[in-house]
Amino acid sequence: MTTQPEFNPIQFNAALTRQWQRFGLREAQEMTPSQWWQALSGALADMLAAQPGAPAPATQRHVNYLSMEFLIGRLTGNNLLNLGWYDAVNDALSAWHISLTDVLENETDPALGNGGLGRLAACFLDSMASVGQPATGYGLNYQYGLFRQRFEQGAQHETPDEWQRDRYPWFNHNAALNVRVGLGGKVVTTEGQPQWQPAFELVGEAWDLPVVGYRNGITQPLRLWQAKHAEPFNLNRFNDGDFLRAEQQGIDAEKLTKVLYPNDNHQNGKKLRLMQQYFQCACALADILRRHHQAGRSIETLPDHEVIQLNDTHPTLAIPELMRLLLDEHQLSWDQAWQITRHTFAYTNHTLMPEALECWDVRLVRSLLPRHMMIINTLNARLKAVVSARWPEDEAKWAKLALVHNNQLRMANLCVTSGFAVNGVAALHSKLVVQDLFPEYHQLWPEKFHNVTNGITPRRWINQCNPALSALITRTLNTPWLNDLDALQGLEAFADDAAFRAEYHAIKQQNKQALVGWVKNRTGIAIDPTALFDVQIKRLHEYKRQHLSLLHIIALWQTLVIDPQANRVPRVVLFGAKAAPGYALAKNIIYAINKVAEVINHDPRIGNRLKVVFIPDYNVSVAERLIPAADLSEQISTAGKEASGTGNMKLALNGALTIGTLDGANVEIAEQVGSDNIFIFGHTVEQVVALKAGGYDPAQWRKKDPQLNQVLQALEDGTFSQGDRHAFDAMLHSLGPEGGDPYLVLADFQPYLEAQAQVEALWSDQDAWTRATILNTARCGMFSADRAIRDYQQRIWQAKR
Ligand code: CBF
Repeated sequence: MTTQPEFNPIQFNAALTRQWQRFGLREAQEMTPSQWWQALSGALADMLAAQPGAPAPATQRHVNYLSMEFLIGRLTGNNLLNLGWYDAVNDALSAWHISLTDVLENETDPALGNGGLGRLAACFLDSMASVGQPATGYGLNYQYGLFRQRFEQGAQHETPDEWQRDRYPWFNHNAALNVRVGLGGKVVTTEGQPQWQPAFELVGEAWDLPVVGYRNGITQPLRLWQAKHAEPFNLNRFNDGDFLRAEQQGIDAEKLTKVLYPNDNHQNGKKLRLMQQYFQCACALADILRRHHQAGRSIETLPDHEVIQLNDTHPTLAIPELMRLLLDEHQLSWDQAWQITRHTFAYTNHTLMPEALECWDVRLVRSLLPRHMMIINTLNARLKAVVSARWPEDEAKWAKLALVHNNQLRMANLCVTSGFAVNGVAALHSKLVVQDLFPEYHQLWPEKFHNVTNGITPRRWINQCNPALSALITRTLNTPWLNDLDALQGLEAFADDAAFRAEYHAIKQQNKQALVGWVKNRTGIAIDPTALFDVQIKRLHEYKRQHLSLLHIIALWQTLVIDPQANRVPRVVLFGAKAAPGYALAKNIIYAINKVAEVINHDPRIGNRLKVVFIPDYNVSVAERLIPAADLSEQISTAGKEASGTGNMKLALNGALTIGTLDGANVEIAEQVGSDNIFIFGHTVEQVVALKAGGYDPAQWRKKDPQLNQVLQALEDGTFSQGDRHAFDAMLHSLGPEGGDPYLVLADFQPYLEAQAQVEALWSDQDAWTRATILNTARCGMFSADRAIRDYQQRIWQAKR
């Protein structure tokens, strides 16, 4: 394995000087804080680019990780820590009286993802580089990332996030990697050979970000494609005096990669999105094949050297694109092309939610990609033969398994059929993928199906975000653990050591104290650092049930109002969540939480015993502040709905105890940390199914539970909305008989309250609480993304074929 190059201060100073000279300044001291961040990052990027690349091990297949989202978060501090250069750069900057920590605060957050799926992709890139798995991440360079969120009188408002307006210093653009991509047009068949004649062509520009392995000298690219017109400027138009429109086609082409669609777990069928998907796939495949040929390898050996991992179905079009290239450009026979394709692709499923399973109107696909649609139709016909052989004359089976049905192209079916592996992202989820989503496919090809439980990179999610805890662990274990997270087990022995407990507890307190100041600054709300910090951070979605937490908050408030002396634990409930701009119900839940917070936070009767804070504009950097300070981690989705979750892992690793349902990776967290160190509640997957089958009626649950009724009444009668009885209609409607409470919020209300009572009981014994938090840290080693990557290697990427 390659070794980490030493930090070279002379090279660094020279690189930094080139940077500030670019700003036209006379000396470094004239730089603004933001220019310092630009200059530092630009200098480091130059130094990395100048390093010789690590030779790829010939025995391993190269992983091409295709994802529409990479929620990478801030890079500079992370890269410095992974390079092992943090302290040296800190020293170098102090010679200019500049604090590295302050410089890093000026970094913009590249918001290239919606939530868990994009963040997972970023963790996996870090781990692949760290474990020495040769890999390239392929995505899109959106000029506008996920929107910025602010609240106006409690309601979410969105503004564009122009994160790279002032140039993003980590980018490395290489025009030699440009790719041409066609769209539209027709298919012409000459001498039996179909050929696509696109109506127009775009250019894909490659913008690379470095992915730095942990102290091993490996840097691999995250290659983000940006659309440009092949002829951005029309000279004829300009010469004819049509100045304004001379650049129009260039502007139109660039629209393609302007914006990230702000939806999480939801597909909305927009043409531009389909064009984005194809553009990404076409660029990535051209690049993969170029690398393959440059290595002097024949096309037939592609699957021996390359694997293409599809991060959900968004990059599915890579499948027909590879078939097209093999058939039309390389003139292979159908069987040869299919042989290569079906051994190259692997697909990860990240959701069972029907509204997230991608289907595209066949007419739309055909109009943009006529040759691809022909290929898909042939694949469909061949699949039909397989299905009819297995289930003769079973039309219902075919209706379910077809790639194309009722004029809809089903991306998941195409992925399962064409890939050599399919995996879910947590044990329970993978079981449901087989049992509920693809049972027939599983019958046809059982060997394709796997589980790989998600993971998180410990470099960002403990070393970077919680330096004090990281240092305590290093001191205590006295062994490298950041690339061997199982070593955390060594902390178990210290859970009963009072001195260690005191240190661990003091670090949590410091982190909470730091958060108090930051929250005050950001929201104006003063919170008590000794209170229980109850944290729910994730996208806003009904299935994640932020509103269940809201019902608990109201119940608690009502108890405190009735009996201000009640022996209840002081609590600060912190939320961070963005709702998709078009998701009215999710926005109404945000509004409800903010309105309830306004009333509770100003209620003199309860003082500091309960506060509710909704942090605006939740993103990776905000997560890095909240996670080390959290005491309680809310993972309360309806069982069977959250595929895995990864926030649950980050919070547990940093010593927050989970209150959660038996859903996603919570199940495995519970197995690891032990039932005494987690608060599990609520209906299980089987109970959810049974309840729904028996005709679930939320009104009945309300009727039999006076406390629940009182809580809902307070939301209905204007208590939190200055008398407006309709302020929360969308949310209440969904919880009522008309909405049918699809996510069983009411059915899980009492079990949730009981679990919260157990939380309070344990919190009242601070020593026992700290012991449990230490055990959470000690037992979360398996949630390292390094382990997940090794699982992918063993079960999928490097498995014998
Ligand atoms: O697997 C990563 C994450 O993906 C999602 O965010 C997704 O977008 N489908 C799931 O909702 C998460 O459960 C999962 O952890």
